[in-house]
Amino acid sequence: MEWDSEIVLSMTSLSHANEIHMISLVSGARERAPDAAWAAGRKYSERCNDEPGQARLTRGLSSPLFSPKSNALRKYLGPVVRCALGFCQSRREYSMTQVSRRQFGILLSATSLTACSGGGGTSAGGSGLPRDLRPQPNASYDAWVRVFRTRARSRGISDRILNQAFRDAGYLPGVVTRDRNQTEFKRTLEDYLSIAASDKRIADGRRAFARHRRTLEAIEARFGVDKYILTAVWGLESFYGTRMGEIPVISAVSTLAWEGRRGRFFEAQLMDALRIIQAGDIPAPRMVGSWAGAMGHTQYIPSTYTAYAVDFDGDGRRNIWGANPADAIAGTANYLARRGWTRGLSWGREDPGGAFQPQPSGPRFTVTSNFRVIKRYNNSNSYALGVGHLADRIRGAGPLRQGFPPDRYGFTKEDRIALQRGLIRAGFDVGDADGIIGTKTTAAIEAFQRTRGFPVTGEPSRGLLNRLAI
Ligand SMILES: [Ca+2]
Repeated sequence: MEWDSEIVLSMTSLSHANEIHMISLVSGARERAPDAAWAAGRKYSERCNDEPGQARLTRGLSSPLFSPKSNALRKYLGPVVRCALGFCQSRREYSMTQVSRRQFGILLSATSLTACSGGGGTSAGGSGLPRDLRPQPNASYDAWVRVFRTRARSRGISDRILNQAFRDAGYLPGVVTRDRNQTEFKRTLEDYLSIAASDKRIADGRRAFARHRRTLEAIEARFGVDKYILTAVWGLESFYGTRMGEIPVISAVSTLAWEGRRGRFFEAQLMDALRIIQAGDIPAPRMVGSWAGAMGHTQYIPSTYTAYAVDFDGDGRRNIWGANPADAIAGTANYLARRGWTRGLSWGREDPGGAFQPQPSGPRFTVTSNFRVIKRYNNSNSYALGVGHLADRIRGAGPLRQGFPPDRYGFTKEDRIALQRGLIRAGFDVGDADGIIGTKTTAAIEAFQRTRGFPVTGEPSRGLLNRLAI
């Protein structure tokens, strides 16, 4: 097969970063692909699939890859490049180091494309998880499980349930990595609220509310918790049931219990997870959640589940994982009610004269005791304001009227959006022009600066905005 040299150049400019990982990605050998690369590649691939032929590949990439004359290439190579670009984005490495045509040939010969094409190649049953979130051999973990099983038996968990639970469970190295790498990445309240009450989360929330209105009203009637607040919690925890997590909970919490940093806490979670299985609420293989064991529509940890989950739809099971969110949302209402929610009282409101000002020079609010109850669900002012504000928006209220102070670059949100729109006009990919300077916008600024010969800072500035405003 003959390859257009320009395509080769495009390809190699992407692949220099780490050819091993690159080959992993293009060959679809997910086992060998690092998580971040996989996730980024998959995400990018999915987005590109929405716009086939759109050459939004701006970082030194040329468009022939996606031009009509290279239909075959688009078909076979497009997914590779999407994944590769996703990988490079994740590492922010875009320099033009080239590999030889021979190396490129080797790269292609390793290509089967199965995993990258079709939007990520995840398969059912958790096997679509990256390798570090699938069980790995670990003698120390196995020994810990053997001892734990005797403790579980003495607490009334049957051998049958233990066998079922641990049959496919195992040590997940990725869970330990994620636990250790938790950085207290602190967003400003303005950015947090932009994400929590994004246009999409509001629109999806209104649709979800309309779809489940009768259930939400019944839950409000029984527990006294505002139906819009419940919808907002659902929206923030799992984007209305679309992001509930796919990691097997027994593996995740047993790994964290064995690892020991918060061993007692996670052993208690593991014990409760086994109780849930023993109660017949969910079979072990279908008990999935986040890497830290948060499960279902409203992301309960097992101990929250055992204490608060409700069989609201009356089918005999407390099912927080299924398509119907009733049980999960009712459990959340139960939790909030038992933590002191006052029926008929709002969370608070935006109030220029209010005493509560979570961000200096930012908007002021008046909050009620129900605001503090939301914080019992997740102890963060930003979270509780996110829930309250999203609930108001779903109900039909407008955005906050008070402004936020300029950020550390002296930029307001309007400035940041103008900057992002300028970058998009200039052909650089920032994702959505949402006024949040995240990794994609930073990478786009760097790419712009590099291609125009400016010092590469990746940071917003007035000079940059002026240059892009033309
Ligand atoms: Ca049920």
